[in-house]
Amino acid sequence: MSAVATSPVRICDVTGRRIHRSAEQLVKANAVVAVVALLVGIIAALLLVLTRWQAVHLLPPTWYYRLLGVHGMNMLIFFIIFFEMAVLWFAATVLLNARPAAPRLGWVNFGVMLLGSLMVEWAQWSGRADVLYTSYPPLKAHPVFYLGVILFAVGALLVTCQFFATLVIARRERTYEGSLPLVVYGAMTAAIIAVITLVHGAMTYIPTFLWSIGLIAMPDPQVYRMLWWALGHSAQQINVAAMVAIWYMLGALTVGAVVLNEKVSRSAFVLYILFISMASAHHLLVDPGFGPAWKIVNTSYFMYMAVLASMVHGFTVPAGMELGMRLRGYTDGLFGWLRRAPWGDPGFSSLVLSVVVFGFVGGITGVTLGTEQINIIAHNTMRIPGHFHSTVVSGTALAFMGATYYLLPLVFRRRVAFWKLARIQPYLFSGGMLLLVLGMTFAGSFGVPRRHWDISFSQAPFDVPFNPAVDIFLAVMGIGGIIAFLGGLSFILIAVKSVFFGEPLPEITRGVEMHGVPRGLTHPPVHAPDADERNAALHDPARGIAGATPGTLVLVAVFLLAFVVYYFANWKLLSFLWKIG
Ligand code: HEM
Ligand SMILES: [Cu+2]
Repeated sequence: MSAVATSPVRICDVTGRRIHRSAEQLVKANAVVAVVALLVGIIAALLLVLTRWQAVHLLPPTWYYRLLGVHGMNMLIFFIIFFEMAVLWFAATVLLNARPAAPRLGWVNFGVMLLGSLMVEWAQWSGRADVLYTSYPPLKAHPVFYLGVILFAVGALLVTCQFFATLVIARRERTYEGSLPLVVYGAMTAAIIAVITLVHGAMTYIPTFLWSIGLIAMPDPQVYRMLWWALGHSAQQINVAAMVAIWYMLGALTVGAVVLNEKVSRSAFVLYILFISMASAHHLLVDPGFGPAWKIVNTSYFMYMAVLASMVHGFTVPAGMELGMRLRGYTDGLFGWLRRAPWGDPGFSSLVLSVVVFGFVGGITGVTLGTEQINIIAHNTMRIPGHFHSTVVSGTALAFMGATYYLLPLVFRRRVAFWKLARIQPYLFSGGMLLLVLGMTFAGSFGVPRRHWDISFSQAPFDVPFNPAVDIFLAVMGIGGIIAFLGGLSFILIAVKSVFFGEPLPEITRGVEMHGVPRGLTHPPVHAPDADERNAALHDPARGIAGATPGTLVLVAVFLLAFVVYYFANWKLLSFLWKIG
């Protein structure tokens, strides 16, 4: 018994993979810290949303701005990146059957990241860093804040290097056959972008740190903004790449999705790497320091190559699910495969909601807001947080939650606690978030600014009248925010209870529903069709790909139509502003 407990490797009883305990511990530690950061961020979120809901207007100004910074750092940086570290360790070791490179160094890096985040928390909560997460000069924070960010980034960069080293080990020790699996390839894309991102992070935060301790003059605000967004925007592409990798993983686990075409999916990941830094320009569209030609080339040409990549995945993920299910016999009608999908499996519902909201809401608003001309009517309004709560929250954060429902049994070897709650949690979170996003987006369309404590300007000598409809939109945002808060809190309760007080995973009997075990594990989709069968279905000259996945094609048509309407409506709005419409 003790020999088993101390053996560095265990064999997963569900998937039969060789799992290295040292890597598994790193996955666990990073995931747990991520969830703690989510808890801090979500408490701040509730207070923020109750402040921006003008009828409630909860916090005093100092605490509104302070918690806005706390929310941004804990959510966008600590929660997301600690979780990504868990994903990197998981992908490189568990998915490849490989041993981790230098696990002890992994703990050092984890410790450095943790120390960095605690320094940032201290500076923010004690009021020494009320600079928001963008920390634009001339706003200046306590040196501990900048140093904390730098330590966090250095730790993350070193973990990324360990990820690459682990890939090398896996290849050398031939722990997997053939080429790198697509999910790991996606994680590798995320890791490559992470290196680019973190280098820009150093170029941003080292000068501001030196400035904060009085060694150099204030960095030029325009140069700072450009470098900061090379970090800030590229970081979002890490999130998108990690999210898409999880989409492919959850699709395979929950409904036996197939990969339509490896080359196409892989090339789409490469597009992210090539074009993402240039897209950062969409954050600088009203900045006076850059010319229109630079802005248009970067946002309207280079950015679309990254958008193209997302649209490719947005097609291949649902189409792969549809084909996988059709090949297993769910062939009735256009949407029979969707009707008979496992909607009560929180891994599956998270996946679908993530794909749909990220694509329909996040994608469409993103391209529109990132258009040089249209940006002038949207810049710094609530439309912007409306957009990114549909990408990084409804898309990435939700995908991470969905993955957790499989990590709990597979890595932590626990039943998912509060199973009934878990089955509705993705709907609660995503539904609330959708209301929040719609409320923010419409309020922003009527000119409500983001990052603004009091849009009634109660003590100002002038008056800024808003359309009365704004009150309704802010209420929708408020109610949606509360629902999303409850959904997020449910996730945290489920995760914490399962990890620390959860029942050990019992022996799984295939084909028998079990409380607290996602359906993809009790009823693993049988991958009966082999590659030949898949190719035959795809290349049937009488039907083609469209014939193989007609349901997805209809959904894509609806998507494109919505895209055209929204984009056109925004040009129309712009023309009203110019009084030429
Ligand atoms: C229950 C969930 C959440 C709610 C109710 C919520 C609500 C809000 C609100 C009300 C704001 C302030 C907007 C403003 O006044 O300008 C905000 C800002 C923001 N949120 Fe969230 N949020 C949630 C989750 C998340 C998550 C999971 C992330 C990232 C992964 C995130 C990232 C951000 C960022 C980056 C900002 C901008 C901060 C800034 O402008 O400095 N939020 N959120
Ligand atoms: Cu961006």
